[in-house]
Amino acid sequence: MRPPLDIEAVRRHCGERWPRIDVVEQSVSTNADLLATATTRGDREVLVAEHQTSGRGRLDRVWTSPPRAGLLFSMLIRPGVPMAQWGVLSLLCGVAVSEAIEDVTAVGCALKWPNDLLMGVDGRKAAGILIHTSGESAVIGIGLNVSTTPDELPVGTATSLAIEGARVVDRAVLLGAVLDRVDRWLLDWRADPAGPAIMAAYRRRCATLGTHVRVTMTPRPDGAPPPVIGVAVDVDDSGRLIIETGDGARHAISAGDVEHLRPR
Ligand code: BT5
Repeated sequence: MRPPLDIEAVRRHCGERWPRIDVVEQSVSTNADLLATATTRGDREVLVAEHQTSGRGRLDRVWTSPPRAGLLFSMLIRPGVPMAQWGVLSLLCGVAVSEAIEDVTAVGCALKWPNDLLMGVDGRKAAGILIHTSGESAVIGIGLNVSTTPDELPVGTATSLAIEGARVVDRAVLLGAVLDRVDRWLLDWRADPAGPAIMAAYRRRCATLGTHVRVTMTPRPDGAPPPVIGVAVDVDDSGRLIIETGDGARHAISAGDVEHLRPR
């Protein structure tokens, strides 16, 4: 039997910086629930679910996890900076989650653009990040596989902290550390939204950089351009992935699915 999340431990750890942290036994999707109530909520509210019946990925994809096996939560942020700068917000969260996991578990993490958290030599996905916006609010959802066993993983490309040999798999400790890091990066970002710190941290962790990739643009309306194949040479300051194709042309991609083909 997996233990329930010790939410009081999380509140003790970072409650004064995250004024509302709720945990529910079940949610359809914590992103959907927070979005539905976004107008009545303030900055830095968190909703955690022990289980999701219809966890969302990007587009029409799903996020699946057995009850209590992982962390499934969403944060409502009112960034208070111009919306044109919000492109880095989900990248900021990717950096924050990676740093928190490395601090707590000593398992190394890399980020696949834009927001997959990868672990292990073969780069399997342990966490995904999903951002929605509504008016002045951004809702950022994170799914992280914690004690998930190999036979519980929904896809062959996935992994979990337990599988990667994490020395700590206490979800309260992990969530406290993640909220702590997100809070610190948000403070930096709000103080200097166009500043280079967050993007420098992101580039250092981005396994996509320097890799041959195939990028399929999303969403894909009829007539969308064909996939771009080339080397990922940069992530620019607004969070776009820059691909250099064989003819030397550079393509800036703001939304797409990336497949890593091979290192350069
Ligand atoms: C993501 O989408 O990776 C974003 C996932 C965000 C989930 C959180 S949970 C809390 C909050 N509430 C929600 O409803 N969602 C957020 P994407 O890049 O589209 O990846 C989705 C793909 O990841 C799926 O199509 C599967 O291939 C794979 N996948 C699904 N469940 C997974 C898991 N537990 N571990 C690893 N991969 C998974």
